[in-house]
Amino acid sequence: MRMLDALARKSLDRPPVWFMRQAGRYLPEYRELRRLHSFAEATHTPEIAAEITLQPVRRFGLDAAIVFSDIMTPLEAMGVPVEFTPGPSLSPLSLEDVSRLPELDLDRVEFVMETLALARAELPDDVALIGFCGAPFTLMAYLLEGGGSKDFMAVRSAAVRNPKLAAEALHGLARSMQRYLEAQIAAGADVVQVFDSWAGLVSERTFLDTVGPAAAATLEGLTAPTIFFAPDASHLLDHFPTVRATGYGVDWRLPLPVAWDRIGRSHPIQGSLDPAVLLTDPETVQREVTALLDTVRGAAGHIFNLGHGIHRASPIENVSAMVAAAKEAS
Ligand code: 1CP
Repeated sequence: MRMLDALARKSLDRPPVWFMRQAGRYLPEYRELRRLHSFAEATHTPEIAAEITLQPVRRFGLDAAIVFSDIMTPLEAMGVPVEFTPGPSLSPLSLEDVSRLPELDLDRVEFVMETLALARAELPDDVALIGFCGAPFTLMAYLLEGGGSKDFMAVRSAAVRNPKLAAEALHGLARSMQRYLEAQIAAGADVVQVFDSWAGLVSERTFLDTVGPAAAATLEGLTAPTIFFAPDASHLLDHFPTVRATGYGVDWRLPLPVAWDRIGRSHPIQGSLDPAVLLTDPETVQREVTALLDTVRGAAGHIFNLGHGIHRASPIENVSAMVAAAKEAS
């Protein structure tokens, strides 16, 4: 598998190609299915979720599929009901509440495992299946805020007020997510990715003291290669390896070689085209993809991806141009 070879830093004729949020609203066939089924129904029904997982791979010939689910989906199996409107929405919890959450009940996320098994059975042998979860800090950010936010002040202030309880709460989430990822591997995931979408909000010290160690605990002992992704975290890149993932996902803010030098060239890297490039035109997309690949041409351990999730307004012809240009990179 090209994806596993890149994570093992083998020399390849071209990097593996996939992109975050590749199963989603920019795809007409996804919107078609979502007209018939709510997001909750689509994620909870293995046949539908597996179909959505496969859609972008069929259309673009990608080297990896990512299971269709959400970082907030497993929290229901810890007793926290979450609605999607379309972002996650829930009754905000206190830090005490989070520290007292029960461990994830794996029987209640069996639908995710069935989705993985169905998708794995349909995928070509050389296409990797990616399982995922939210990192403890990012999950806690949504749990304390009750939904999306620009600055997630609730989690940041709670962590300052009571660092010991915050660390405890984060480690509880880490334990559950570690088991959740291992179950995904057992169900067919070839690689797992941890999304720490809001880790970039914290200081270097808080990352080293609490946020990073909680992400590390999530990955500890897993039996498949792992990727840790945190966008808008240029100030933390030197410390990414403290998470002890196999590879690291970065956004577009720094040139890819600069980010790679900061993380360390011995670690595989994933990224990092600006999703805004996909709102231009096929010629511009091709030029930008080629320019990006020229900066790391031939380096073992690069996985082509966007620097964050694809924007829902991205025209299909631009996405096709991106994949074609990335695959021509031999
Ligand atoms: O209306 C719809 O169709 C729902 C939109 C949607 C989709 C397609 C949501 C709600 N989640 C998803 C799927 C999803 N979410 C996937 C699988 C699809 C794929 O990648 O191909 C994944 C990996 C996620 C992960 C996710 N959810 C993250 C981490 C990645 C990132 O973008 O930083 C985060 C932060 C979420 C929360 C979330 N779920 C949905 C939305 C709109 C959001 C963002 C909310 C916010 O903070 O404002």
